[in-house]
Amino acid sequence: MKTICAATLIIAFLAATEGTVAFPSTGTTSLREEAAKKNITIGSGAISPTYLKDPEFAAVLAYQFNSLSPENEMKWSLLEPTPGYFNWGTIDTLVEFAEAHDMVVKGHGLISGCCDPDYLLNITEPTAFRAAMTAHFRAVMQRYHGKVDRWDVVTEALKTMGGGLDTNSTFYKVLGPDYIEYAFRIARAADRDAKLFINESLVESLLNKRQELYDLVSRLVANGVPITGVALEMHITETAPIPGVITDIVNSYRALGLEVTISEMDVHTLNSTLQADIYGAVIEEALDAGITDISFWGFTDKHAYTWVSGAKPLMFNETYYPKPAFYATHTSLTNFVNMP
Ligand SMILES: *[C@@H]1O[C@H](CO)[C@@H](O)[C@H](O)[C@H]1NC(C)=O
Ligand SMILES: *[C@@H]1O[C@H](CO)[C@@H](O)[C@H](O)[C@H]1NC(C)=O
Ligand SMILES: *[C@@H]1O[C@H](CO)[C@@H](O)[C@H](O)[C@H]1NC(C)=O
Ligand SMILES: *[C@@H]1O[C@H](CO)[C@@H](O)[C@H](O)[C@H]1NC(C)=O
Ligand SMILES: *[C@@H]1O[C@H](CO)[C@@H](O)[C@H](O)[C@H]1NC(C)=O
Ligand SMILES: CC(=O)N[C@H]1CO[C@H](CO)[C@@H](O)[C@@H]1O
Repeated sequence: MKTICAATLIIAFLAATEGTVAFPSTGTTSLREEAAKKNITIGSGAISPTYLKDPEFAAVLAYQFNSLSPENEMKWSLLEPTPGYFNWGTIDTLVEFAEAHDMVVKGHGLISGCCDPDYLLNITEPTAFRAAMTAHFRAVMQRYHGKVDRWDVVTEALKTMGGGLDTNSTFYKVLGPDYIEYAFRIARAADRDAKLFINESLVESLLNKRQELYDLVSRLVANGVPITGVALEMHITETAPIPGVITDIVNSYRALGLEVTISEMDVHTLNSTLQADIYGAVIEEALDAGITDISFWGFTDKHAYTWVSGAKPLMFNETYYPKPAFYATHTSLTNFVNMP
């Protein structure tokens, strides 16, 4: 591990409108510079447009990452709180920032575990419900066609600890298990080009849930459902996935013709050495397994979400200094050699 050059600041030249901003140097190349050499997408999720008003946040985001995705702003009730009225401004802010800094944008929240507006909850007739989905997906995906290159279409379809589909989902209640298939078909009709993922938690640590997701996704593939792949959320506490598991997951979906990505990695432990070890090991195995799209659930502990009291799950601290987890990630990325 490299030592942190604590006192050094570097000056970044952002888009003309943003001027110059000083932020702590890592003493290394950036993650995105290393990623670009190897054609890897390295992103930060959980980007609320309001965070961009902090110049240091914006500078570190643009300097380190080549992809971003919103926090909650694309979830249904936040984006379309009343039928036909859209809060485009929040997402436009993110898209414009990404364009100014040569970053791609990942969309998420078309269907999520929260945030279904009352007017949707009120629709109980399947045909009308599917029409509402179609109108919402079409409006959102067509507006950002060519700007959002990939979407998490369905998130957390399975029960958290496994044991079948989450039957408490609004979508499940009205449409039954086929809602997943409808969602992908509607999304594909709305955007012919974007990659479409199913986003799921804990499959790298729960063997039964891993099998359930595989069974679900292989049925989708067998039915000709337009799905590009599986996004592993990868929220980790103290225990890293057993070595080899990420590789097995990637290989199993590759055999179905699908991609695997990491969509919201973070590591919730108070032990920063253990945290760095986990970041390093997961990124190393993921890259070696052929994963080319890795996003974290944010990058600075200033805006971290955690369920472990006192844990600081991200790669930079509250004042944007790199932590051991940054160096471990950087090292894994630097050491990675693309397969011929
Ligand atoms: C880079 O990756 C993208 C998407 O994974 C792929 O379409 C493209 O062919 C790759 N380019 C190179 C030069 O390998
Ligand atoms: C939902 O239905 C309830 C009961 O019919 C009604 O009072 C309410 O206004 C409806 N909400 C919306 C947002 O349509
Ligand atoms: C079921 O969903 C509703 C609203 O979507 C939520 O308020 C409730 O807590 C959920 N119940 C369970 C058992 O998850
Ligand atoms: C922190 O994690 C490291 C690496 O696993 C371990 O060697 C060390 O004992 C841990 N420290 C504490 C205080 O648990
Ligand atoms: C962030 O790390 C730097 C360098 O180690 C340290 O000086 C600073 O106090 C840290 N910030 C916080 C809020 O802990
Ligand atoms: C990237 C993405 O879609 N993440 C979502 C995964 O699912 C959970 C639960 O619905 C959401 O909170 C995340 O935003």
